[in-house]
Amino acid sequence: MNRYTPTPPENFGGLPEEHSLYETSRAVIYPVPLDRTSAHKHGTCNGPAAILSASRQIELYDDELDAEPFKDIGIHTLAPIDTMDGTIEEVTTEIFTAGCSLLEDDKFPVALGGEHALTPPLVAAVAKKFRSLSVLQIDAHANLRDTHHGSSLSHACTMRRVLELCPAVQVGIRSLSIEEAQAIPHLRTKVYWARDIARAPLKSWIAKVLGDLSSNVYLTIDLDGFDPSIMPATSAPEPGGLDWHQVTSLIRAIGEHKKIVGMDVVELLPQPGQHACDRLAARLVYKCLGYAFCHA
Ligand SMILES: [Mn+2]
Repeated sequence: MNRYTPTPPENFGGLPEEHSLYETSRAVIYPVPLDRTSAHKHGTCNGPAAILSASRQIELYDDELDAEPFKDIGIHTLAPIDTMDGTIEEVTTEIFTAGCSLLEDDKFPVALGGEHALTPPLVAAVAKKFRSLSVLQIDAHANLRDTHHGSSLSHACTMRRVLELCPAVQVGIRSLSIEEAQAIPHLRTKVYWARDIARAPLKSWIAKVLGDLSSNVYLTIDLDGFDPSIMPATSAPEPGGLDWHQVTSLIRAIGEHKKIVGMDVVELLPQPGQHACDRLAARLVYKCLGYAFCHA
């Protein structure tokens, strides 16, 4: 990647060079401050910087894994890409190209959003490299519209585009149109409704999700999948969402039973006084890296 590279303490985790050089890092943080197709509130362009800033305040020892995952993994941080110049089609192509070059270098891509429209080009890059791929989406919204406001690249169409590349499992869903609901039986997706998960024992629904995923899994986590009581800082919060332990237990199980090959965390809309949300997002990224790489 021929780009300016954030050095300590600007990188994810404020890591020293020995644990954050591109050449020796297995994971690469890729900030994508995309904020162009939202029909709701703008501001997700500030998400990546808020996550990076919060990442330098969290503990880097993981009590659950009894490890310091950054030492095993190496985490490099790229400079954010320019998402404002050019058409949305050009920006989408640039995200795809950058994703391809990370994967060619055998890196584990971690995109920080930014809005959810960044996911399909990254999944396309991952699908070029990994066979038997499926996408695990955590989200309040189905995002299964074929077009939205005349565009097929809108955040509202993200999972419809993903399904053109590979099958998916959608977890925490609780907001969609009747057209999307009617399309679901005809699409290669499995939906785990938030209302069902709320009443189901943790182990039983997680086991079913694992059964629906293929051997290689890309994670796309829209932070509005969490309940707004713990994650109000998104552009389209919906009541009745997932809690921290439901989400982390699911991802831990996926890390233990599948190969996680890339991920994104999207839709953080940082707000004054809500630094808990920025920290949740940073902690989530770090947790996922630990689950993906550090097995007991
Ligand atoms: Mn959403």
